[in-house]
Amino acid sequence: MRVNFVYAPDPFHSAHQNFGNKYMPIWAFVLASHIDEDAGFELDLFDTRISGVEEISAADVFLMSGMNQDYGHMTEVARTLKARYPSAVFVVGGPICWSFDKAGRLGALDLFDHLVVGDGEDVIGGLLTRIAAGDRPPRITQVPERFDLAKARPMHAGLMRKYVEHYYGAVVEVSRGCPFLCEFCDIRIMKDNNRAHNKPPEQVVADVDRLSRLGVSVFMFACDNFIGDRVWAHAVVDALVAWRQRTGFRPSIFTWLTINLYKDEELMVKMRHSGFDMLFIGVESFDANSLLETAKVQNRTKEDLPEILRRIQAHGFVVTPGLIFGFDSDSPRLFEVAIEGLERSALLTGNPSLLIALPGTPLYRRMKLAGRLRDADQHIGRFKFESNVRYVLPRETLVNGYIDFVQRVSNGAHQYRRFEAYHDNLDGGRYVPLEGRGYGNLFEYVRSMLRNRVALGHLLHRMRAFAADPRNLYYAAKGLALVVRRRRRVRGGLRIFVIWMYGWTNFVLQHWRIRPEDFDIESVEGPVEARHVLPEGYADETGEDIPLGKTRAQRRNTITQLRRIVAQL
Ligand code: B12
Ligand code: SF4
Repeated sequence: MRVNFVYAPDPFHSAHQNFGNKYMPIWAFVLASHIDEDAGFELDLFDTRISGVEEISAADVFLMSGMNQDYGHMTEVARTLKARYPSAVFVVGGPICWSFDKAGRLGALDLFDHLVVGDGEDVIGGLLTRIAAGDRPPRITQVPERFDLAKARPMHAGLMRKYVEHYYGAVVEVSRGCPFLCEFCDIRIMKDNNRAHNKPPEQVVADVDRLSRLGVSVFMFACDNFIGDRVWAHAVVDALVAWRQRTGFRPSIFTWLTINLYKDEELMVKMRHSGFDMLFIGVESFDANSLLETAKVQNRTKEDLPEILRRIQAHGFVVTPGLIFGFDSDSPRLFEVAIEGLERSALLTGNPSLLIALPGTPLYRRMKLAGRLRDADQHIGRFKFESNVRYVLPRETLVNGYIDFVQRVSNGAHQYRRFEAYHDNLDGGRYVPLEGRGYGNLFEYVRSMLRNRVALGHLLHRMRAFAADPRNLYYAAKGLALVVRRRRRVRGGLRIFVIWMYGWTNFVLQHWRIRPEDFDIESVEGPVEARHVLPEGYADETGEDIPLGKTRAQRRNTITQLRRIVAQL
């Protein structure tokens, strides 16, 4: 039986959100390795970012996956393939399934013969065997628990060898789950996901080793929170350091974690020694009220948040902060507060987005109870300038403020100030130079660009957008001069320069010529009332499969802050 994995992400979104970079569809490599070889299935992979739909060959089964925003393109490709291969069986899984399940929208995936909601490793083999035997598996498979990552098999060697060079470095999944419960985050809706499920450290190293031998030098460690289990995180970095010493490989790593990293000096130093370079941290807001509203408790530190971010970066990490605009608690000064926060934290990059309500989250429930969900079917996690939430702040405040924010952040003088501040911050005696080329690797980037016409077009477009303001070139040159001047104080300054330029040009490209009409957002009509902010029923138990004490604590934090807003109405 021939089985084709088909990855068909939304072309517009994947081009704009990833800036021409293509990351490997890890689900396909992972699931392929859990299909027993002796079952005799012939496996192949097609990625519509790389080959056209017309190149997808015949198969008996097509396996597809995606996130909510991929819905339109993914179903269009499935429909085309169905028309071309009418006897084939179509199966879909991935975030779109578990998210649509929560939204009560699985019917939108009726076009597929089988749907898998949850982790696929333990079910994929059985599903295919039944299809091969002419049996009819159930239309919807609800996987009852998270897969035990200790049983994870190495990613499929054959597909990896064949396709790895098409992607920017490689993605290795290292853990699943996060012990926190931010109001907006849908990590909690996966079964038993409020704790870390870890891949054993020796397996992480084995994956990195195998890929390094195929020439990969930059890695994304996919997880929800790398330090959700700190004992395990220490074990992983220890194993990586030992492996680097043994083999001489020097890969650079990007991962996701929380601000709590600052509490563990030893871990930060070891992470540098094991190649960690860029860290995504959900900062979300520099406004303590907004953080309380969303129950991002770990970010409400006794110490100053910018000071903590500086301390983490003092080791040489580049923190890419997630920033969210549109919390109910945001003051009309929210964009000003964000700019001050970015400058004071000496952050090189920043990734702003508008608050959206993902199905299954307490935020989604609150917005629904408050009648503030808008056109929800269409606006689940799509482009950055649209949202399914009706905001408390007036639309004009958000739109005008956002546009002003991106113009100020794109400005060369502002960028240079942050670049210089980042360098000054490395002087405190904590800096651990990275051994390796760095995650934002120019060589790797150009190599992957040259392989793909669309990506190359993007690169040219980026350069055009950047050079449209000639002052940008002046400040870029000034940044390079700073690197040269400080070369004895800061080893690896060129690596930092490349990341800075990458982040800055991305920002410019993504927001180039942004206009009010680009925003598909709305605010509450008329005066904001208590029922809009803290609707009746929000405090009720929801029966989530998470310890009660934790869900109550999240609601307690959120409600405490919402009551303050109500008191001021
Ligand atoms: C790594 C990652 C990225 C990387 C992608 C790298 C890559 N291509 O591998 C980067 C940084 C590029 C990224 C970007 C974005 N991401 Co992201 N990302 C993740 C993360 C942390 C891990 C995904 C992963 O690889 N997991 C490992 C694989 C093995 O898991 P999996 O895909 O879920 O597959 C398993 C099951 O779902 C199932 N399965 C999957 N497919 C199929 C198919 C079949 C047939 C079957 C049977 C089973 C099955 O089996 C697999 C094994 O168990 C997830 C969070 C999470 N923990 O899931 C968010 C997540 C997927 N991202 C998300 C979002 C929103 C984004 C962005 C839109 C953010 C933004 N605003 O810019 C962009 C979109 C970029 C784009 N256009 O592609 C959301 C999606 C929400 C949704 N329901 O739509 C998630 C879930 C995070 C969240 N909770 O908000 N992301
Ligand atoms: S810390 Fe991050 S992953 Fe964890 S619940 Fe909050 S937003 Fe989600």
